[in-house]
Amino acid sequence: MFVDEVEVELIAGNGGNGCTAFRREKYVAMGGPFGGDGGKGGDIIFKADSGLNTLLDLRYQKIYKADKGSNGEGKNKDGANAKDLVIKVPLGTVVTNLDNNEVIADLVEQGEEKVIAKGGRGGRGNTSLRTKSNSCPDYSENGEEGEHLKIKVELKLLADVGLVGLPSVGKSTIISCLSASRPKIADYHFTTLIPNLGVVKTRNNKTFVMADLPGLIEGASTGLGLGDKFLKHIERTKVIAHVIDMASVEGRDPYDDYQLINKELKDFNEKLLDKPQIVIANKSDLDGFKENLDKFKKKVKDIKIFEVSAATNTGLQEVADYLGELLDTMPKEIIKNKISTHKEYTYQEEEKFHITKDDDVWVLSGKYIENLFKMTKFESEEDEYRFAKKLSNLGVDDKLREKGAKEGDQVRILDFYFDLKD
Ligand SMILES: Nc1nc2c(ncn2[C@@H]2O[C@H](COP(=O)(O)OP(=O)(O)OP(=O)(O)O)[C@@H](O)[C@H]2O)c(=O)[nH]1
Ligand SMILES: [Mg+2]
Repeated sequence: MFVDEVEVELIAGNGGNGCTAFRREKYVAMGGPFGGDGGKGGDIIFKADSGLNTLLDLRYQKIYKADKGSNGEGKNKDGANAKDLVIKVPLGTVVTNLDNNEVIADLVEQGEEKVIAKGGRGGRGNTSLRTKSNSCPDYSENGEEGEHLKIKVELKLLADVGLVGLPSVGKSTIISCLSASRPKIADYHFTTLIPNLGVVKTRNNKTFVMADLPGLIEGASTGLGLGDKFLKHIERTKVIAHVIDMASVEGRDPYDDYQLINKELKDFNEKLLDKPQIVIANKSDLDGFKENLDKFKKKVKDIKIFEVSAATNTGLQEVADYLGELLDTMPKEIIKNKISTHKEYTYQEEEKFHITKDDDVWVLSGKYIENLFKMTKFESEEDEYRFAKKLSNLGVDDKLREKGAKEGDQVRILDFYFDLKD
């Protein structure tokens, strides 16, 4: 089965917790901190693999989780980093964060990898938390939470040339003449239900990839027929090849067909019309072909038109050779038409905290401050005191008072409440 769009949830591994431990050796009087750091949580990585051509595997699993890093231990033993979870996807896979609709990755090269959800860092053990003013801390950190996100994964095929046209005009027959691709061919509409890729060779040994797409009909952009969902695969192609039944086997006017397809392309994405186009006038072996072609040529003058018969494999090598030359003149970068991705996200860049009010309670939110909270182990009053001090150093107290908070007011971070004190 061909699947080119799925939504999944990713939960990267949490970091392991840091350890609080002390040296207790026989002849050493003053122990000192001895707790190791937690290991890093596993990342979730997508890796492009040319052996795959569908997102089918991702359809069966809705949630992917990477392992947690191991906790730090005594004797300064650091926890092991968790293994990353590597998910293989086909070339041309685009990943979008559903929270903000930003494209996170577009994997187009064989073996290309991208961390999609980052594992949390390990919490520091008390040995790592030594400072000049406190050489023997009796506390350690929890591991950081792994990133949790919902994503859309789409496959946008990497083809140089896309064959588009109405049903039964001969698209699949053409790709089967020009490549080793063997799609089903039949005289009923919508024989092709999924895109087919084929590698086409020119006479001077150039190669390029051609895509045979399911047929379009009027209103495809509003969902009629198989709809226009397969047109996303055209977005990356460099050249659009119209296939037209110039013998008018089903009684339609070839010029109307040509206009109809361009309208559907435009309705899907106006930019598609900026791509160079050619016309493959098919079915030259049938009566009526010549007359129709003459009429068509009078109306369509600014585009290269090829006369072919896919049934008898006539004229198609010329199409391949022309396309090979044309593709050679086009800039390399647009070969893959890689979608620019949003730069790596780091919450360090955003405000460290936000203050809002929920009835009488002041609410502190934001990834940075929530993370600081989650990584704090609240085991003693001292831990709370230390956390309060960190908040004050961040400027939280000043900001709260600026906003009108008074001594004794309740403040909340996630589900933890405390009172504002001097
Ligand atoms: N006589 C003649 N018949 C052709 C030619 N090309 C294709 N056909 C026939 O037209 C019918 C449709 O061909 P397909 O290649 O399946 O058409 P398609 O455009 O892929 O159709 P869909 O997949 O339904 O969109 C088949 O019966 C083919 O044998 C041609 O050059 N001449
Ligand atoms: Mg077909």
